[in-house]
Amino acid sequence: MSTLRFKHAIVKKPCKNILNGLTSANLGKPDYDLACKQHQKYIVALKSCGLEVDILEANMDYPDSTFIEDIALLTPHCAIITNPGAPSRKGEAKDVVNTIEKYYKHIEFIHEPGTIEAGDIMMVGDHYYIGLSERTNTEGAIQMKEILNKYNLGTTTIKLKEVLHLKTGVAYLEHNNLVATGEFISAPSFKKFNILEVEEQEAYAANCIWINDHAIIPYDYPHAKNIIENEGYKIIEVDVSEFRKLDGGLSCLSLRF
Ligand code: CIR
Repeated sequence: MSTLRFKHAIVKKPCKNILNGLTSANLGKPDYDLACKQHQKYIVALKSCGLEVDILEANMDYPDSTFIEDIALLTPHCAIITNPGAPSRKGEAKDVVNTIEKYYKHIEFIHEPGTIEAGDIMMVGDHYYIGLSERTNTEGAIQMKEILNKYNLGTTTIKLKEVLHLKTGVAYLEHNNLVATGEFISAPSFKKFNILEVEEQEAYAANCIWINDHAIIPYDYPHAKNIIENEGYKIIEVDVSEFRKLDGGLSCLSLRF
């Protein structure tokens, strides 16, 4: 058993405008009704891991706002509101800050010219890996490091080559186990971890989430499922096909703390 326990999650319902979300996936437009059904099942999965879930209403002004993970980093000591690198996503946080204030006394902000999306940040105990990507710039990473250091939290930055966000290709499942695919399998920064290697055809399943000794993984990735199950995790599969069409995965759909 890990000593870490999450108690809460915050999610935001998909809006009809999700059809106009940012994407490079080439998988067609998402089906809005199906996306809503999948989102509801995702919430059920979070609850079944013991989380209380705040469910925020949809906002048509922000097509990608259901990918709420990107707009804040919630640590055990402080919350940091990010500044997304994607222009259409700046401003998404204003719907979420009130909810974060219910749980956090210390709330910090990333400012221009720094940009950062928290899909680029992976927590490993009191250390945070920050991916430098098209969305997260060096200035954003420096601001994040300075804030985290104030709370005695460490950082390592990693330059991304292929993927949108760091956690598109890696997931920390506690117990020193790191699910990884592509450019991260042999990344020097991750050498100390037990790498659970996800093959290219199932790369999407590298975006999975650990919650209180469960692993929530996307539906229908049998090879990845097998590897993770063999490490002793309780597996929950959730179909997020409609979010995949917008380059989004399981982690992107919630803030967990
Ligand atoms: C975007 O491009 O911003 C969204 N369509 C997908 C965001 C996915 N978020 C994540 O990986 N943390």
